[in-house]
Amino acid sequence: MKIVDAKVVVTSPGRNFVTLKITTDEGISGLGDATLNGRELAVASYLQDHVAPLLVGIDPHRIEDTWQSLYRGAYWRRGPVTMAAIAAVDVALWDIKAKAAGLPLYQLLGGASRERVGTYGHANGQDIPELFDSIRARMAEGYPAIRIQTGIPGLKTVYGVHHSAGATAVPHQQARPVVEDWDTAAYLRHIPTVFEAVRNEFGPELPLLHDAHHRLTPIQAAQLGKDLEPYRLFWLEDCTPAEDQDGLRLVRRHTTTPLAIGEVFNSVYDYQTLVSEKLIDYVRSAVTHFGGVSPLKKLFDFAAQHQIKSAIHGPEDISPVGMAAAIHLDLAIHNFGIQEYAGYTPLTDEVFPHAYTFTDGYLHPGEAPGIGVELDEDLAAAHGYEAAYLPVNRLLDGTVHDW
Ligand code: CS2
Ligand code: MG
Repeated sequence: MKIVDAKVVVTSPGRNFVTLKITTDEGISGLGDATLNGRELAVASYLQDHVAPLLVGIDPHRIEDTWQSLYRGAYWRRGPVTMAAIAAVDVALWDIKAKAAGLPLYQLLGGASRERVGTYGHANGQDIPELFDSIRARMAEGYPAIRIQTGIPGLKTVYGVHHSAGATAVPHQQARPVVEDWDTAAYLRHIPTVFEAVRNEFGPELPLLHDAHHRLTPIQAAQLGKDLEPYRLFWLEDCTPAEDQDGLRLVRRHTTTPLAIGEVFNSVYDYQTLVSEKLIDYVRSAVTHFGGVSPLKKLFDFAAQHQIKSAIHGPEDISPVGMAAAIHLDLAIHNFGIQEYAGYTPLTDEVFPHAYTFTDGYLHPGEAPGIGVELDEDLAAAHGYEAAYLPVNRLLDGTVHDW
């Protein structure tokens, strides 16, 4: 079998997605997700201008060799743009291989290790009553775990809280970066009171998650982790910018609140200290941003040696192609933790018809050969790219801060 064509499709059915379609001389094609929120065209060009021409003529069954050739052959390694491009190729080749075998991808990854994939959904509210309504909505949808994000008194807009209470899709994207404001002290005072109120209303059993979104220093993260211990969180996510892996040693010394990190990581080297010293409990990288199924399964095997579990990143800016690949991995690996699932708009689901199902809070990849996703190219073409950027976060004195 030989690759005869590789093309990039950029579509925006409500938000931008970048999809790679690889076609073979036997008529089998495969899809890969290359969406990098706010920098989509950089990955589209990396693929279209520098990778696609090199793929024509190679054997699509040689997934590992193709991955290593793209990683080592580029000379310039790692980084979100490179690894999203390589991820799209990797997933498209796994899609082709599984289709050629007539099997759903998870069967090529070791088969099912569970019957279904547990998820967590997003609950948010500008204030406690709005948050409670959102929690009840996610519980009604069956989510077994729920992420809690709220407004902060005195701040206008905060990550994870949008203006239409209850919607699951968080509209991060704007035509130009929107400036949000931030006050760490106000946040640190407020969040423990939020979890106190949630536990009083919903009891001690509901698994609760919270995303600090890289905004705290290590000692502030340690303080928040300690303050949240009475509420037994499922996890505190991105408590501090973790490219400074050493910072997590300080956090870990002070708190037993489980920690989840890694959605912005794209290489196993980003995790080396965090995993080998057991400084975190969940690894968060997505198939789309970590170079594909091949490296992510290796990461999960590394994490398993340290009793660390998977928690693949799954907001609405991972396309249904990337989500499908994740669900196949989720079903197959032993050290599965949880899958983030924010859901998609009906138009997105029309552009990306898929075999995976979401039922009462649980996902299953389905039994379609490959990853089980198709691309309606005509519908995709009818919704072209729209320039859109993530917000920028500034402290009250105007200093730019992590978003
Ligand atoms: C968030 C993401 O889902 C999460 O955990 O951190 O929604 C993140 O803000 C977006 O993926 C950024 O594009
Ligand atoms: Mg996050």
